[in-house]
Amino acid sequence: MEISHIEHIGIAVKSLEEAIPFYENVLGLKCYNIEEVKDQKVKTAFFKVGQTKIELLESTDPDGAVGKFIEKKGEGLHHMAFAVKNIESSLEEVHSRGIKLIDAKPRKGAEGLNIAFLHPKATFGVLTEFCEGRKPDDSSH
Ligand code: CMX
Repeated sequence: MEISHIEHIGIAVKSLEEAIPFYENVLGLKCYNIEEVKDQKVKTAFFKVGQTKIELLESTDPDGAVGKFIEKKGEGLHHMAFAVKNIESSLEEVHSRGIKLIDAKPRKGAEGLNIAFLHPKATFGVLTEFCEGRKPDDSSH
């Protein structure tokens, strides 16, 4: 498999409205997109840091992945996402090496990317995501 870069880092927050000013006013980053991903039960806010993005995640449902995470662990680092060249073959490859997948097939995530998660129990405690799709230097959004 081929990973080109860290596509984004996901951070679980209780409120986008409360968290965004820290990233904008203190760190000087610009929130360029806010998007609800119904399938994942989250509302997301994106910032670019070089080739990598920060994705803030606010839960829209206490039974969703982020809702449960915040309930159990509080706000903080939620997942790390790698940009891969071919998501389907990457998933097949890690699966064939005995790594437990959450998603055997990619689904549509924020920003139109194809996404899939590997289980954190198989990745040394870090929820790991593969993404394939639009390149981060594509400024058509
Ligand atoms: N990072 C590391 N470990 C995590 C974790 C995370 N983000 N979320 C859960 N875990 C751990 C839990 O602490 C728990 O460990 P223990 O058994 O040692 O306590 C274990 O995984 C099972 O967790 P759980 O609370 O019982 O939760 P679930 O099994 O219901 O779900 C997971 C866990 C990872 C399978 C689920 O959160 C999932 O499917 N995640 C993928 C989808 C997702 O995260 N979507 C939100 C982001 C969407 C986006 O970026 O757009």
